[in-house]
Amino acid sequence: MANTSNTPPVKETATHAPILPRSHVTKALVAGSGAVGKTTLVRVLRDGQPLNESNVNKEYHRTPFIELETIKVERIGGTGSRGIFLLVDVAGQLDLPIHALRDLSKLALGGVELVILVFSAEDIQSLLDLKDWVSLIKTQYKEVPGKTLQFVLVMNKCDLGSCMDPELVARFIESEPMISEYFELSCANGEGISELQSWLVENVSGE
Ligand SMILES: Nc1nc2c(ncn2[C@@H]2O[C@H](COP(=O)(O)OP(=O)(O)OP(=O)(O)O)[C@@H](O)[C@H]2O)c(=O)[nH]1
Ligand SMILES: [Mg+2]
Repeated sequence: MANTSNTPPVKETATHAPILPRSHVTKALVAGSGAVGKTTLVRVLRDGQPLNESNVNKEYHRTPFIELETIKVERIGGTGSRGIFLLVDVAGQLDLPIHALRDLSKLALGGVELVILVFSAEDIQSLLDLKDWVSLIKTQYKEVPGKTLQFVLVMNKCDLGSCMDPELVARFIESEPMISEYFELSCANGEGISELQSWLVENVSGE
């Protein structure tokens, strides 16, 4: 509305918000075959609680391409840090005509510091498939000065009982020296989740 009175318009005064230090963003890729529980793991980390029992295996929606989720480090047990995890969750089917790791590798892999390799306790093939994932990631990854890429290996769905020969897992770990840690967990009952959270906070959050 026009100012029809003789009083001058009130000047907007500039307010200066305090300048806070920038958040440290740690980008992590969640990799592994279809249905091993990558998207579920991201949600469990985000929500800070295991899958609701009624949701286990009830709904499985394949991730069609790529999804990004940010989680504050505080949310998973960090203290005093303004850190944020940027989790990149991709489709589990590497043979799709278009896959984010091949066709949008800058978004999927640029600046990634950590790769969480996920396989399922009840599916040996999902462990064997990780060779292809590691090989594709190494091909597409562009090194960033001052950043080192590390891998952690996660066996999910331990609530279902494992059909995995521990020797097979040990051999896989030996064959990939970039794997710095191994976790056995269940997104369904929460087993092993706090160990993974603590490791993430201590080793890659920038705290
Ligand atoms: N029993 C059990 N089921 C799980 C666990 N984690 C995930 N699931 C179920 O496994 C199914 C697949 O989980 P998703 O997280 O969608 O798997 P994904 O790896 O993201 O699959 P894609 O998006 O196709 O690559 C869902 O029905 C989940 O409820 C777990 O620890 N135990
Ligand atoms: Mg998914």
